[in-house]
Amino acid sequence: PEVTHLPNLPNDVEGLRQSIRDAVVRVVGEDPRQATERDWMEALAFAIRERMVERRLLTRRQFADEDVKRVYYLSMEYLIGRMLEANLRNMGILEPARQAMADLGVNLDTILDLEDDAALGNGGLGRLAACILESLATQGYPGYGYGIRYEFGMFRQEFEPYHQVEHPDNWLRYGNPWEFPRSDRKYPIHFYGHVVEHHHPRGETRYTWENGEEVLAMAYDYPTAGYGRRNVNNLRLWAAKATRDFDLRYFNEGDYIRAVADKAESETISMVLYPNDATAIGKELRLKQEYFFVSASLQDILDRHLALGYNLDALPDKVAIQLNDTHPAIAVAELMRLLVDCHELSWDRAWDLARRTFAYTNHTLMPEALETWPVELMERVLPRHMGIIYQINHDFLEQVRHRYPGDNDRLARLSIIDEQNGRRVRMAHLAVVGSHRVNGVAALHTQLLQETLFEDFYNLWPERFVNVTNGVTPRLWMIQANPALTELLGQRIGNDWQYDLDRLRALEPYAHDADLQKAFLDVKRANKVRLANLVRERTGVELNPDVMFDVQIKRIHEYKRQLLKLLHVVDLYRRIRAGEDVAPRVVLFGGKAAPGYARAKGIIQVINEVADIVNHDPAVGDRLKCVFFPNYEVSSASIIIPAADVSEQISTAGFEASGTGNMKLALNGALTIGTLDGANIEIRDAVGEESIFIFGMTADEVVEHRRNGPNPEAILAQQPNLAAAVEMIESGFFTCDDPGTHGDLGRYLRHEDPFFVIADYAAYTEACERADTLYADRTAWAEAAILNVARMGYFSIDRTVRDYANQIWDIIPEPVAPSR
Ligand code: 26Q
Repeated sequence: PEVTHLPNLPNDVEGLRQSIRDAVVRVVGEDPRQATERDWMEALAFAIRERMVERRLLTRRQFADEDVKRVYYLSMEYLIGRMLEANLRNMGILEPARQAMADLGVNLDTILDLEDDAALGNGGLGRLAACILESLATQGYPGYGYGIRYEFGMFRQEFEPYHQVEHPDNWLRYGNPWEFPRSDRKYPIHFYGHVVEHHHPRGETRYTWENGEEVLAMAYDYPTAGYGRRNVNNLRLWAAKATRDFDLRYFNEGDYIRAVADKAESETISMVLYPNDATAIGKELRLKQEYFFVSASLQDILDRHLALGYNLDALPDKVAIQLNDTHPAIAVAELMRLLVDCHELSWDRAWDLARRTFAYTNHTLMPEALETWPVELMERVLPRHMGIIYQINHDFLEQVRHRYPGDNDRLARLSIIDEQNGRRVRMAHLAVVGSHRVNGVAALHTQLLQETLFEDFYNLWPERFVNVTNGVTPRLWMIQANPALTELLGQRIGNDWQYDLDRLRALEPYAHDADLQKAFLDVKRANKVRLANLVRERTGVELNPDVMFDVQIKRIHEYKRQLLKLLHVVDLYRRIRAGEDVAPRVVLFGGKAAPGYARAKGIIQVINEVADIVNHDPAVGDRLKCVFFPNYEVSSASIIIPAADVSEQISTAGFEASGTGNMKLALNGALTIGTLDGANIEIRDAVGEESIFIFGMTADEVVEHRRNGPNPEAILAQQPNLAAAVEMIESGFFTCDDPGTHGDLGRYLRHEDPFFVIADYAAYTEACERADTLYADRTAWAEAAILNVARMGYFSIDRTVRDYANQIWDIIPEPVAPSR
């Protein structure tokens, strides 16, 4: 009993204070008399982490005792943000820790601000993964994340002075108190080499993969605490370590320097996150990253399954594996390799187990974002997997032939191998064939998947396709980001909504209560002051908190149409200069462009140039301000979102799979100006027409419009305001030193306009004016915004996770009992 005893650390102020003071000495190695703020931050983090690991072990024991089924979430990205405040809150020790730190003479808020974001993701997909892990723990589900411990996360964005420059994100430079390195959890990962066939008389042929290179994947564990529960789950991130082979090599080859360089080279696999979010890249290193973390994760999952005493035949009963987009789709082939080559199962048995274990989430319809790998590259890097994929495809196409005899076109469309474009492996096809469920992330997106990208698969296996609309965690996106609104909600309707967001509906009857409206507007104004302070600090621009804050924060992409908002800004600016009376607004953009995406970078540059002119024009004053918030990340999102009056969700209909920023903003009381795209449609259904400004072409109309041969020039000829805005940009008005810089942008809008900015412009400005009119009526606005908040409960990530648990994973919550 002595040996299996777990410590039971105290969570009161006194106990915490002692742990923190001890940690300064024992862990940080500093004299408390001389400790810096960063030393105290580290000490606090260590005091929390020892409490987290304790609950993590309790959770793990209970899961083992109860023989639970587990879900493993495989994702190349986790956009976590800062961990200190979230861990304190979810562990239920935020307030005692604040007091303990105060007793030690340290202000907690100052400390919280020192932490770097963990930005191991690009945007929506990575942030969704982080929200899902937090919700799994909060609801007590046995759910684990697997990913890559990138040394460098999403780049830091600076403007010099208008265009984006990328700086490396060295987030681990001070060490990381949240991770537990597991030097005992290492798995070998192979690349290159060749496959040897072993023919057995009267038996299946066996294969061995020989003479490749090997690198080790080493585990780093990040405990993930649930809110209001004792459950603590685990996120396991893999880092590449060279094997001993590299040490031996220089003895053999005698080239010491070269051998050490090779060793370092092999560890580059986990060095950096690819900062692309909407275009697949055919880089060998990316393929190696994908296989590296997939192979390590699957080896680990099978090890645990067997160590718990389960049979491989029980895999789908005890394990569900979710593929976050196709980035980990090579898992389908890797599990087959492990089961067939390493555990010697028959092909058919292995295939049945794999299919019942995997499920796949699609996050995009855009052709340029779909991953396909040249057969020749896959053959060279992962020769055994290429063979397995051929076998899977052969069996699959056999089935299709049987179902649709003679239909060779259909065969070519369905095949995992694309034979048209120089032979490529279609990872989405591999994922669909290898999964028992495929889901889209919003109702429209799932419908479009069934009608377009996966039409043939849907006809073949309609039961495989389900929708799971995205959600966001209210712990981060309301409780942490918006303490003032959280407090107000608590006073009015209690705190049940924190665990069951549908309970926000209790606010509805008070939407026209004058006291609540006033309190709500006061909260919003205070949040706007908080943002204005941050904007002044970061950009020097002064914002008036009594003006509408109109916010577009998301990755920069043509389809998200930041240019549509910018044209409106330029239009307003011209009209103000012409003496017209326009409703005042602050327009705030935030977001990063992929470093190789020239058009997106051009959009950032022109926004910054316009902002510079507008903000310094004395004729404009407070009637118009335009800010590009630099280095938009999770921690700045939590300041910007609570301060927004208006949320811009203006993608070309049919292109945004779901959006999740739309949900965060609406939950915080911003009213949406949006197209009928992604989850905007479901948001409209939930909040009602009076709390949202819908405009523009529908997805069907976009298709129709494209078929009719769009003619932006003809539209421009009809709309003098829009034409004037385009002319102002292309004439070089905003680029004083180098007129003509934006001639290219002008040509692009006039002759290409691939995402129909011009075609939707009139409808867009009309929607903005509807928003202006409502905003001018403070009572009416407050009522609409309160109703908006009250009706957003459906978009809780807890509902999303329950949908996955019930429709896909077949797992049940396993809350850890509060007393042991
Ligand atoms: C692929 C291959 C090579 C390199 C990079 C990539 C890559 C990486 C990230 C491709 C795409 C992504 C990210 C996609 C993404 O964030 N999609 C968003 O997912 C959200 C969550 O479901 C949705 O709300 C958004 O609508 C969708 O754009």
